[in-house]
Amino acid sequence: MPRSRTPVRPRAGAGRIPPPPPPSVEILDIAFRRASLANPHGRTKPERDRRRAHLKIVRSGATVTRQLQSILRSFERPPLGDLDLSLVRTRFGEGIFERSMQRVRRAIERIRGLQRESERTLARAEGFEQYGEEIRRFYGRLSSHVREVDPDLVRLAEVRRFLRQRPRLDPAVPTVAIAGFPNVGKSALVAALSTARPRVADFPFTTLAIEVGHADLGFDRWQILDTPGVLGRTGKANPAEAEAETAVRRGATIVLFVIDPSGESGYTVEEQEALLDRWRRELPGRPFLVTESKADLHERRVGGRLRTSIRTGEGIDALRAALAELTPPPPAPAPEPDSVALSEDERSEERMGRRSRPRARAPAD
Ligand SMILES: Nc1nc2c(ncn2[C@@H]2O[C@H](COP(=O)(O)OP(=O)(O)OP(=O)(O)O)[C@@H](O)[C@H]2O)c(=O)[nH]1
Ligand SMILES: [Mg+2]
Repeated sequence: MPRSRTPVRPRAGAGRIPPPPPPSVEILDIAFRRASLANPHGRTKPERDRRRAHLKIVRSGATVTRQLQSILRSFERPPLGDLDLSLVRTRFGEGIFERSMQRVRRAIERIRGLQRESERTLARAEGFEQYGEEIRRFYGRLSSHVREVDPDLVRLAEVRRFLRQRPRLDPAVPTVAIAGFPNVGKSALVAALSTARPRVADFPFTTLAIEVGHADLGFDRWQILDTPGVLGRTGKANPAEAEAETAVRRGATIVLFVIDPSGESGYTVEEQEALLDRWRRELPGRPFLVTESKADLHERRVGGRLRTSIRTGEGIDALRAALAELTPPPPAPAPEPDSVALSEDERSEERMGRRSRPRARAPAD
């Protein structure tokens, strides 16, 4: 018989996780630790003292700027794509991410300036006392510059975490965003069409963030994007709805709009049609394909619309074929070296027959 466990009563205050220390604590810790290891050579003690002071300033300053730069670089190389930036703006607010990046950039500049100034002061300083004083002054101001950007470093860490939980879309691959009201069978369709295995459940807002799968449709590889449900209430979107709206607007080559006429989802056909109408109005020129889902549960047929069921498989092949037909034309080829734009001077040289045209490189064997 399995032994019953005695419930352990938590101690007062236990289980409450203390807030993590601000990012500046770790950054400065590393910098000061590196600086304290400075072990300069020199023939005399005063020479060694001056060099040690100099090394402390240079090392701590450089370690801090390197750490801040690597945070910036993680967003800059490669730069965030259009969809990622839009998702970040939707989740964190317009300009918030950009402002934090800018403040960290400015902090790096200030720290570099401070370091140059301290090095100059140190060159004029004499004796152990004055060196120590300059190091303390530098450490103090360095710390306050880093502490000042603590809220920005926290925000950038949140943005990174948010983006890590989002799929990376390849902008060169066409994307079908599967969208519509909650609980209408979007994720079930994503699973039927692609490699993704999103959670499917009979309650609204099962999907809370976008997810991507891949599918071979005809000769082409597609990204199939699962999106959270949208209720279409203007000005009242929750974060999941706002994310879906952004994905449809900024990430979709084609929108596959799913309407559930069975009543199972809990939403009326009229409210679903109203969302479809709004998106069509707001996204002119964007191809929309509409499927009526859960065809095993209803007999409704609307001319020009697909009917699909993941229970019986009805309409799934027809849906694949319809998507394959909507394949957008391949991206325009890169300009041949011959057609590279010439400057006015180059053009006149060309007219006078003086400029040899760049030749296309012979293909490698
Ligand atoms: N009978 C029937 N049920 C379906 C069909 N497709 C999906 N369902 C069911 O409908 C419910 C919702 O399916 P999901 O795929 O999670 O719906 P969703 O639109 O992704 O929902 P959210 O992520 O909450 O927006 C689940 O219980 C599915 O099993 C279908 O073709 N026929
Ligand atoms: Mg879903």
